[in-house]
Amino acid sequence: MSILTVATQPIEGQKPGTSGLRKKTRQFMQPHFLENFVQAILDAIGGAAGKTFVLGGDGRYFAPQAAQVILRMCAAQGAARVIVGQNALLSTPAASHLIRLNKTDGGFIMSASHNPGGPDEDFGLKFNMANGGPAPESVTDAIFAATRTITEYRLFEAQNVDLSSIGETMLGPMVVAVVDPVADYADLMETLFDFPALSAMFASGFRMQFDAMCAITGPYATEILEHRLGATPGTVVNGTPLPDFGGMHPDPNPVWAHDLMSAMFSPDAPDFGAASDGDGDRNMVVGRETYVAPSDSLAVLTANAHLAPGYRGGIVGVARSMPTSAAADRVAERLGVASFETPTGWKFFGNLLDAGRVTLCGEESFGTGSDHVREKDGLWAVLLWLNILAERRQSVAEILAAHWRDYGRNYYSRHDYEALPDDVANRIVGGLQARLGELAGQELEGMTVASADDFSYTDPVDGSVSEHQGLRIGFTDGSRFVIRLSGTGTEGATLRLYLERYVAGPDGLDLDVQEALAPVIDAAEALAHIREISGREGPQVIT
Ligand code: G16
Repeated sequence: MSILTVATQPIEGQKPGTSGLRKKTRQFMQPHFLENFVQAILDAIGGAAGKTFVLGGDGRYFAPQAAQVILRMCAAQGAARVIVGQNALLSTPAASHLIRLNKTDGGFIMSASHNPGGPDEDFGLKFNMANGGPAPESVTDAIFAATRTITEYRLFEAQNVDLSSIGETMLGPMVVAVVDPVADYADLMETLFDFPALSAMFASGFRMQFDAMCAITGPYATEILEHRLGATPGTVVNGTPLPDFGGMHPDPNPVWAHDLMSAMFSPDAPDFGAASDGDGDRNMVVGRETYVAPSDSLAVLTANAHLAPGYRGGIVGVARSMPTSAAADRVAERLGVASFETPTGWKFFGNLLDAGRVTLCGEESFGTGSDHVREKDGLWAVLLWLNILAERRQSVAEILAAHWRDYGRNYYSRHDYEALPDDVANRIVGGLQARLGELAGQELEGMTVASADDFSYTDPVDGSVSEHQGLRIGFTDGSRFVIRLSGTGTEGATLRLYLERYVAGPDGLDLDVQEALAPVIDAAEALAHIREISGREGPQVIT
């Protein structure tokens, strides 16, 4: 066994996006593509010598081969130890937990999250830091810079390591520790939530459907919900992770989790439904005939977190991404705790969590989490909802209605225009950006523009500045829309239009969401001309 040094040259397009590098699988499988990127990561973090890492992913196509390459590269560069989930499986939140629990130097997560998997779909890789969170922009910038100057990479010449059996083996001088991917995470959940109360609720006939969408949360949800909490076998559906997610698009929203939606809106609907995504960090929560928008979910969790043992002392603050609705801010204000508005991307929550300035975080893109890890956590959100349901003994619909009566309702929706040609997307965004300065005071659809800007964020902890994080147009009645380009797609450009309108109540709290937002939708078209310029009749996905 020896160390191979392979000559290479920079490969275009290795700039990490909102959450790591996501590309078509075949692109990742091209010669040197993965190796260049891994070498760039190792160089950007100051090498691997003597370090311990975590490695795992959502089990998508190409992950088993990628895991072997990453292990060989870590071994060649002097890493002391890599902790790998059995069969290279780890949900993103479980990986974050293992990084923290074992006080490691970071971890490699192989996933393209909610993007479909398979040879013709997507693959991804991201690096998380020692705090368990996604690498901040300073590090992803350094990784990108390293991909542009790379001349060689090093890997250990060796047979594949057996990742199917739990235990330790050596890869040259490096220890490979294969661990149960579920156990430590499930134990952590047991410290945060009232498992006896949840078991009692299931024992009394409470019914639930959890759609794991043939992705990584299957084994986690089965262990926690069915084995530890006693939910009826079959509560978890699509529970076996498959390399192509069974052909599903593992994105837990009403469009892609349509089977769950039909079950929850059927006459025999269970009491509670939930789904999670490819790598287990996203969640969608549904009550009987009641869809819970992610922004509302964050607000309800913020208002009720104290009902779960892990948050009994109250929360210190809440953070949301800028395009997420302001519903959680209203709760924070009532609780007298801080609220923060960050750019899109979980990496922006890390500093606030590390500094102890927030307990909960959430995004409109079906992500919610807390300071227990440094990633969003789908199953955690589901368990917190269950804990709240057990304590309040009300249905999801009742809890939501009471919340809106109390705080008013932030009607909210996101319209996605997918796979637009880059020049079309840039024309739409560029056109609006160029006119931002002249919009204030304009009247549209009976509303007056109060503000228009390109969101720039100054991190309150380290002072770093992130610019061009989305165009936001606010109206004097508190309504607003936001336009930004997705940083996670792999085909053309995805333009996201985020729409919000606040109704204080008590009337008007039960409107159809799209109807309630109609004036804002029309105002957005009048100012940004998305349909006109793209030639599309409307968005592909509405959440
Ligand atoms: C990722 C990020 C999230 C972000 C989402 C959408 O989620 O971790 O913070 O909100 O993408 O980002 P964009 O609008 O740029 O596509 P995930 O679940 O894909 O890791």
